[in-house]
Amino acid sequence: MDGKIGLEEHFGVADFLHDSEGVVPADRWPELKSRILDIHDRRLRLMDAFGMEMMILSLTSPGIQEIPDAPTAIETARRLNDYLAEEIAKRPDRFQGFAALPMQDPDAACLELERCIGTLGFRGALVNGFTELGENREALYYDLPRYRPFWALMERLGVPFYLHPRNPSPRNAGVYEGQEWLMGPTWAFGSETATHALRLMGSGLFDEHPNLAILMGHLGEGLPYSIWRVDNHNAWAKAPPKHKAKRGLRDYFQENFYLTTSGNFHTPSLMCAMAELGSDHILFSTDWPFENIDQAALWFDSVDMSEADRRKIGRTNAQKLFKLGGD
Ligand code: GRE
Ligand code: ZN
Repeated sequence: MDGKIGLEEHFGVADFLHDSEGVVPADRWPELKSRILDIHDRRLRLMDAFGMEMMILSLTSPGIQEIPDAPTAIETARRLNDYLAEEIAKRPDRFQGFAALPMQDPDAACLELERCIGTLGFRGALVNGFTELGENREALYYDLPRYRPFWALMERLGVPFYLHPRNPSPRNAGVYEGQEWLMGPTWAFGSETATHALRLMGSGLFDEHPNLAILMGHLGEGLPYSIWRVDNHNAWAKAPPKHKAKRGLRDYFQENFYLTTSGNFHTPSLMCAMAELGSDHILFSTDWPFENIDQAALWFDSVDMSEADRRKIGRTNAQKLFKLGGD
C-alpha cells in the first residue's frame, strides 16, 4: 500500500556512533554506518520505492541512555534533538521526530521533552530502555517513583512514549555469559524490554495516568503471546497478585500499549498481536537501518488481512496517535 508511516526508524550522527559499532559483524559495519548516517538520500529513495510516505525518526539505541554522567546526557540530548529538528525541517512532509531524553535527571528530561514537543515540534519521545547513572552505572527503570512527574507530563502533553530495546546491563546479563550470540535483537533486547514494560504495568503507573500511550516494537517483544499467563498462572491458588496495579496487567496492555511491526515480519506473530490488542493498536514500522525497508514493506503489503485493517496499521492509526492530520 502507498502512504505507509513508520515509527521505529533510526538515525545516528558521526560523532556519536561508538555504541552501534559491534552490533553487526565487522565486515557489515561500513554498510550499517552509511545507512544510519543517511537521512535524505538512500533512505528516501527506499521509502519512495516501497510506499512509505513518512518516518518518525529516532536516535539509534542505546543513545542517551548509556551516558552515565547526567550533565553530558542533558547536553548531548539537546544537541542531537536540535540536529534532528534541522533535518526534519528539510522535508517535514516525509520526516518527523521523537525526542531523545536525558532520563538520568528526571527534571531535565521533563524540560527537554517540553522543548522538543513545544518548540521543535516533535511527535513523542523514544527512550532506549533503562538509563544508566553514575560511576557504577546504576540501571534506572521508569517505574521508579522519581519518574512519576515525568509520566504526568507525558500524559498532559498527550504524546506517545516509545519504549525501544537495549541490552541488559552487565550485572543483569549473567545468563548470557559466553552466549553473546543471544544479545541484541536475537533475544536479549526483547526479554529486557518486555520485562521493563511489565514493571511499568505492575507499578500502578496506568492507574495514576490512564491516558498514557506506550509504544513497543517487534510486535510487543513477545508479550502478546505471554500476557495472559502473567495474570493467570496458578489461578487455583487464589493468591492476590504481588504487584501494585489495581487491575490485571493484560487490561493495561490492551488499553495503554501500541505495538509496531518493526523487525518482526512474521504473520503468525502479527495475528497474535492483532488478536490480543485489536487492529487499532498495531502500527507499521520497519526498524531501518537494522532491518530492510523492502522486506518490511513487501511482507506487510502482502499479509492476508482486510484492506481496512491494512490501512489502519499502515497509516491511519499513526496519523491519529501522533496527530499528523491528513487523510
Ligand atoms: C534496533 O534498533 O532494532 C537495533 C539496534 C541495535 C542493533 C540491532 C538492532 O538499535 O536491531
Ligand atoms: Zn529499533
